[in-house]
Amino acid sequence: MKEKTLKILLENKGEFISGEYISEKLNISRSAVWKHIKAIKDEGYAIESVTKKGYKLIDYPDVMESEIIKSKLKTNIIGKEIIYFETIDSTNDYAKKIAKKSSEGTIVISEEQTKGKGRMGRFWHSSKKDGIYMSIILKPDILPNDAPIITQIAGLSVVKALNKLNVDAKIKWPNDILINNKKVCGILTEMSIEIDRIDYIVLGIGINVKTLDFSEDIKNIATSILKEGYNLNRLDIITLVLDEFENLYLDYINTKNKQIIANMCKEYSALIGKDIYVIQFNDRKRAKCIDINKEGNLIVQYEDGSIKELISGEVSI
Ligand code: BT5
Repeated sequence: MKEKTLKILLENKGEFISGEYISEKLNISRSAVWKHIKAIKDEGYAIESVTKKGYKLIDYPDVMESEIIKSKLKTNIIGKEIIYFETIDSTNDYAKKIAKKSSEGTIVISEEQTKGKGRMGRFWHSSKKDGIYMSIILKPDILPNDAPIITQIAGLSVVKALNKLNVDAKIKWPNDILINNKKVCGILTEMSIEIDRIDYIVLGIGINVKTLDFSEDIKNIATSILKEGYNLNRLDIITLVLDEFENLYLDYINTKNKQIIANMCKEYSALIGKDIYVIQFNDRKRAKCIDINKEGNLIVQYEDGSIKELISGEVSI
């Protein structure tokens, strides 16, 4: 009943809602309503109570619980189902376990990860309540070869959301988001293929929102939104990212227009026109980044003048 009381307050944020209305709606006594409101206040929600007017939710703490996220989302499929954890090993691993029986758009989110994963067995620093650690289950009707576009769409939704919140973020091909040339977000796309079609994709997104302490090995390359001077709510970021993601994703699924995605990736790219290093095995080669083509591949020109298309891999600035 406490959750239901909170839901009513969230649906009417900024407006007074009478104790009588809540008690009738939930079929509980007025004193039970009062008890739930008190418990909700104790969790950090700012609620104004005025005699005869009732209760008004003014602000909520930066919690990521399913109902709160859902109440702010404008999406139709992404986040219809949200599975929330206080702690988990990896949201991607959990999402893979439930993907087959879950509907498209289901999200797994956790306040922390004890074994957050990057690509190729690397780790993802996921300290408690500092970041957004989530995985989205997708079942797109596209060819497995086109799956990298989902990573690009995810990257775009993060940069677009951050830019809307006045954070100057850019995409570093293929799967990093940077602020001031430091990594603030990473994306890990995993998929299961059956014969020649995608069974499901698990799209993992990790965003450092309030992290201030990174381990020694990454402290020079990693940053957080707060560390760069922007004090934002995780809740505002996640809802905006998911709204952006659904728009871009559904547009792509309906039109299959890769050029639009590639153009946006170029617009927000941290690399185009820059001198970069292409890292292959233990080799670092200087190159100029000249384009992102329709397939979302990076076009670079090496110092000997040769032009190459990079399909996947690692580059550094
Ligand atoms: C990535 O891998 O950037 C993908 C990260 C995906 C994380 C999300 S969180 C939700 C979901 N569940 C998971 O278990 N994972 C996903 P990659 O490009 O391989 O980069 C990993 C490298 O980034 C590491 O080797 C470190 O050098 C660095 N790194 C680790 N944690 C970081 C952090 N929090 N911020 C910035 N850099 C980090």
